Order: sequence, then structure tokens, then C-alpha cells
Amino acid sequence: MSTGTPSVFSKIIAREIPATVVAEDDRVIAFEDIAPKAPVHVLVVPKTEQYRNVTELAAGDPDLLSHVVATAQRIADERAGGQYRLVFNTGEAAGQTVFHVHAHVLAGELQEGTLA
Ligand code: D5M
Repeated sequence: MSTGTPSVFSKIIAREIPATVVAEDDRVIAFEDIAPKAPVHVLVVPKTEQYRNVTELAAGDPDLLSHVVATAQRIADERAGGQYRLVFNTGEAAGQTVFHVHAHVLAGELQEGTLA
């Protein structure tokens, strides 16, 4: 369930705030993370704000989750030889700050002390 207020990612999707978009289709958008933790750090975000985290997305729309993963793979193929980490922070205690489900695509050496 979404919180009702547009997330920062919905504002990016609506082009109300800027982002460096690297891929987009009718269901997902992918853009550079504003605070990269690795040489490749892209966020893949479903356009719907209906799901706060990957657990909700998996239960509510597994096909969309699969599309998020396929998009991440394509970006990693293009930018990192297909070798990458896929991270879904789930819950505040796990470091989630934006409650609009998103996948971190990370490749190359991670900044010390970070997972995403
Ligand atoms: O990840 C939320 C991520 O979202 C975090 O890595 C920063 C990123 N972020 C926040 N605002 C922006 C904008 N405006 N552009 C690009 N990236 C952004 P979480 O897993 O919730 O901690």
C-alpha cells in the first residue's frame, strides 16, 4: 500500500524533479542514484507507487518484479559485463529511506562499509 503522498521517485517519473534517466518503458524507470555507492549505481523503479517494498511487489505483481530484474540485468549487461549486485532495502532498520519499491543495481567496487 502506498502512503498517499507522491514519493520522490514519482516526482522523477512525472519529470517534476530532475534525474539522469538511463532506461524507461511503460512499467519502469531507471536512473542514476543521487549518492552513488559504487561506480555503477542505478535505481530501477516501478512506475506504480502501489508497492512500498519488494515483498509487497512480489505478492501483488510478480510479473512486474520479474520485469524490474530483467531491466536491472540489461543495464548491468550494458555497463558492467552482466556482473552486478541487486539490492532491495526493506524497512527502515535495513536502511530503506524511500517507501516506493526500488532495486539498487550496483557494479564495481562498493564504497567501504556499505551494502547499498
Ligand atoms: O534508497 C533510496 C535511494 O534513493 C538512495 O540511495 C538515494 C536515492 N535518491 C533519493 N533521492 C533521489 C533523487 N532525487 N535522485 C536520485 N536518487 C535519489 P533506499 O534503499 O530507500 O535507502
